[in-house]
Amino acid sequence: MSEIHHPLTDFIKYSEAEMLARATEQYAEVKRRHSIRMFSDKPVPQDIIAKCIETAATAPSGANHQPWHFVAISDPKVKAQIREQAEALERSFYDGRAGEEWLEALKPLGTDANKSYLEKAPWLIAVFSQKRGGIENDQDTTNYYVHESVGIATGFLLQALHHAGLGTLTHTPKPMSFLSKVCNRDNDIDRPYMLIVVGYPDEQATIPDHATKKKPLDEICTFV
Ligand code: IYR
Repeated sequence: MSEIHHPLTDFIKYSEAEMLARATEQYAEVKRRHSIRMFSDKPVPQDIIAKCIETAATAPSGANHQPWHFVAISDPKVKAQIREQAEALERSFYDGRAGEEWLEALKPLGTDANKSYLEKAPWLIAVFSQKRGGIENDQDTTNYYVHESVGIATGFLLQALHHAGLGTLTHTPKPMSFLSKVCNRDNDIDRPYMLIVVGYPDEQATIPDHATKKKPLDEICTFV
């Protein structure tokens, strides 16, 4: 039995000049993405969020098992529950559980246990990773490179939301297990991976100077 293959019909070839122009444009667009902690409560239509999640789900994954599930939350009651539980965890984190070195590293960001944006922003997307599954949703086989796969999909999602014109914040309250119950995914397969806050930035939104410092190419890349 031989596997089925399809011709690659949707690859687009560009000239090298076009490629450099495209790469440069993409850099400029991605460089405008910043983590936002001040959100407007202006609603965002669900179909925009849905399309961005579809984009995330095109990511490569181990054996193409797509070991992820996204819970997109706009219900104010669910957002309030998430805020309450996340803030309780963050309070103990900032009150000492984090340890001195971690708290010192966070100082330039100016973050604290107040997570009002978890209620104010119109959408929270809880990303779950799945240790078992398969190419079909009802399969129960091993998934591979789960962390890598879900990390790539989450990167695609952040980029898709930014490209659509939305602000985002990756939020990882520690531990995140409370999300399983709140999101109705308390089972043996799904594990909370990350919470993404989505919406328009508040008109007065600022970003910490610390977050604008990106390492130059010669410090992060070696050509051999
Ligand atoms: N989860 C906490 C702390 C925090 C941790 C890291 I690493 C950050 O880059 C930012 C914040 C919070 O959200 O405040």
